[in-house]
Amino acid sequence: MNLPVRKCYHAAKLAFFLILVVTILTLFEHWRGGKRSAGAQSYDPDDEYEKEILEDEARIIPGLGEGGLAAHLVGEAKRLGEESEKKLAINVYLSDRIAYNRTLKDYRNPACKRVVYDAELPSASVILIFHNEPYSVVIRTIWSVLNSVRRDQPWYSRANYVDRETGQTMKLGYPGQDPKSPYVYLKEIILVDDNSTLPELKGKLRHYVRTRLPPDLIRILRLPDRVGLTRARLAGARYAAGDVLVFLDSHCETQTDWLRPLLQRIKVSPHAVVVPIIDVIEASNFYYSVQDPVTFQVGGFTFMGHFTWIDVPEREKKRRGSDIAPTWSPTMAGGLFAINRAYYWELGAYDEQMAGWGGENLEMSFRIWQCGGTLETIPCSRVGHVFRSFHPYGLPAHTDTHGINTARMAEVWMDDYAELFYLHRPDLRKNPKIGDVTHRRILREKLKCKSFQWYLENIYKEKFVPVRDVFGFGRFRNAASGLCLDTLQREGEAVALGVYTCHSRLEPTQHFALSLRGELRDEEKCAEVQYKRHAGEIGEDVSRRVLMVTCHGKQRGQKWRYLPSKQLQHADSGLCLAAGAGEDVRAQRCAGGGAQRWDIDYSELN
Ligand code: UD2
Ligand code: MN
Repeated sequence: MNLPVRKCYHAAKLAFFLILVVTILTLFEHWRGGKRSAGAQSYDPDDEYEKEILEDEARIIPGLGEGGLAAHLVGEAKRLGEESEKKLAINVYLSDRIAYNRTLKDYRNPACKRVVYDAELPSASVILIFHNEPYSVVIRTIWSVLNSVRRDQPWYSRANYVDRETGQTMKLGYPGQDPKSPYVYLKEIILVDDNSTLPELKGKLRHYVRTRLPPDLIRILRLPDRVGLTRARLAGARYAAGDVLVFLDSHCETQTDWLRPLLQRIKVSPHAVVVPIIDVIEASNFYYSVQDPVTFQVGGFTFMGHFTWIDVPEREKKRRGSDIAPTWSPTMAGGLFAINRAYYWELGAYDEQMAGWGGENLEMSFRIWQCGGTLETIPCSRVGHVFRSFHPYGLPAHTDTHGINTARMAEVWMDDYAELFYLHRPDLRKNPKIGDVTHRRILREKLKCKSFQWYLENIYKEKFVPVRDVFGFGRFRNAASGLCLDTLQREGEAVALGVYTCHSRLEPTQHFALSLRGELRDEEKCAEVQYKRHAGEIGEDVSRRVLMVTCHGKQRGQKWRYLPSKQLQHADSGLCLAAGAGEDVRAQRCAGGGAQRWDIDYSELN
């Protein structure tokens, strides 16, 4: 009886249910459609980035700069390139047209190809810091790091190794790595964005990483404030999880198999802080230039607080034993180095109160040596760096961060030798701008670090110390004119030595010394008489130019005597230093008279 009613009831229920489903689906479709059209109006930023990146990629000229060769454009493109270089210190217009993953010729010392590395090496966190670096240059740096650690790289596939104990040939393992991952020894690349303002370094860069690079290997750390390069590196280091921290500037390209030599050395010697050979990538044409695969330089410094390149000292060539052995370096340039992560923290990381640019490199160099570590160039590891002629980015207004940071360094690490820095920067002596360095002095005590004198005597013996290795130093005042020897701030390889009104206190341009070797010199350059050795008789009226040239330490042509008559006599020519009418001094036949008499501020010979 009830059956039809029940049937009817069920049918109605079903119908209702169907209507409900259809309504929901329709509504959903409607909603989606609405969203789609709304989306078309406000656009998805990722679509926009994708479009831009495709355009960028279309701009690349195949083969340009390939093999690390110089790249050239012509006509209007050339002009635009030069313009961008004037503005940004790198030819960015050209960079945008060179493949992001261009190849480089292998410039290593051929002996490096025969080196056998352990299969098990510590993993690396590569930290790239940047503030408003050119987008394509940053991307190229990332690509070059990635490509150099791919398992399908030729060096890697060849790299089975012979176990030293058993003599058996072993297959490489993938320590700490997912065996499926094609990247070996690379834990991660950390991009530290020091609060850049260029929009392409934000969403577009992120999109590029997500769509074209292995995103799980690359982390982007955005700093909410501009903190300067020291603190940017610190932020990256805090974030890093690899066994070894590898710091690079964001305008680098790595050579074949650059990473393993660094990791291998740190594995064997955990207190070694290691740097690759830094090759020059030319800012105007991206030429990867290497003068010579065997010879390279290491780091020195000036008391003004600047990093310099110096030849590997002879005694170090003997100590290291081979052209490709780790080579002790008194200092490092600062931007490219690798360090065991635990040791980085143990050694005091960085002075986090250093802002802007500069100073952190010498601070870390002195700290490494004075506190028991070693700083070494690893010749089989080479990385190219674009050296720029100016900072394309602004630095904190009206602050000389290099000077202040260097003063902080000098206060903590240089003991009395800090005075030689203050000689160049009297304005910074006891200047409150330097801030407080107590915690760094405590660090020095805690680590029981050695003195700066120890460093000079043991690690950088070749360094000329203008108050120590001398018979006399200070101002050299001419008795006739009352003027003082002065570099006149002339720069260049061979520049005439001059005289100028004496300053009331010792200024760097008038700080000369007569060294124990008999050189008449300033910190880097020695006085030479310009003359031909076999020019015949020296006449009465002879008058030669005196040039300041890089000291060679071999006395030849650079030896002077300070006579009891206060004359400065050049050993080879026998001529005496004389101040004449002009602003340049001359070397003349020795004779009496004030023009050839020189009073030295501090002298054992006076
Ligand atoms: C050299 C070092 C550099 C650093 C500096 C001294 C090399 C090859 N380069 O100068 O690494 O040690 O001496 O301080 O060893 N940056 C920021 N925030 C800033 C300023 C710079 O993140 O406020 C980044 C910049 O984008 C670059 C890196 O720091 O990636 C180094 O700066 P640079 O390339 O202008 O310094 P450079 O090579 O002239
Ligand atoms: Mn740089």
